[in-house]
Amino acid sequence: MAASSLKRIDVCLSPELIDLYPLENRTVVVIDILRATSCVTTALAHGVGEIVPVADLEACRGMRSAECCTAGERNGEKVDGFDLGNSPFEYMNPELAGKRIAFTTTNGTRAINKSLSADEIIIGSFLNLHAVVRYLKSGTRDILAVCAGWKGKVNLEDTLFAGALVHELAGDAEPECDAPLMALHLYRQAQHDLAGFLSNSSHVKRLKRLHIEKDIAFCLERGKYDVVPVVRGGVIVKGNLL
Ligand code: 3SL
Repeated sequence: MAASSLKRIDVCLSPELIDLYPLENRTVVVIDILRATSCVTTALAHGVGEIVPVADLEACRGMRSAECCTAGERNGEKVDGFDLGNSPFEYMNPELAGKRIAFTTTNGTRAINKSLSADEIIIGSFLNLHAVVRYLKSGTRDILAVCAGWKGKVNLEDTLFAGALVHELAGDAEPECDAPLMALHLYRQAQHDLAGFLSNSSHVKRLKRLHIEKDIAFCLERGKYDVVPVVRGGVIVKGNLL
């Protein structure tokens, strides 16, 4: 029987599990729907030049200069003295066009930094779902979706997006183990009402306590932006689309 020519897709449900997955010859898709990868997608779609993911708060603060803004959050709130927080709406400002942003978040930038040994890293969110799917379809590498989760724990919204990728790539990439199958089943159950499905999830409740419901609704919009952020030399820039 001929060997399958399909790519394989796997899902790492938390950055804590990343050592279980081979990163060589993979395209890693980093996912932090609420809200880091949604912010990165929005920023690059609105013309931001580049984003440097930084793990440490003080290192990020130290990068502030005339050429570089500081951005991010801790526990969902803007960091004192930073130029920007972690709401996608902040990244639509035309004054940021062409700018460099040093960015640190609780989980999203950590997931990116933990993926850095992969051959290729791209940034996924519901906002650029269709562009990411097109990009992955055009590539030949196997795929690993890395969910940022929350402080090492699994979350629903990142798992749902991983499931959306498995769903959209059916026929092009086959699930490698049970995590992509689980994510797929979850997405198929939730796809017609993502917000309703997530209404009791822990991070949605956390963000609602901070009164940022509009960020939640925005981050769940599918295919709003036709951009694929890619990580090159540790810096996130706009990738080329077919
Ligand atoms: O953890 C992260 O990377 C953030 O996106 C979390 S928050 O939505 O800003 O709380």
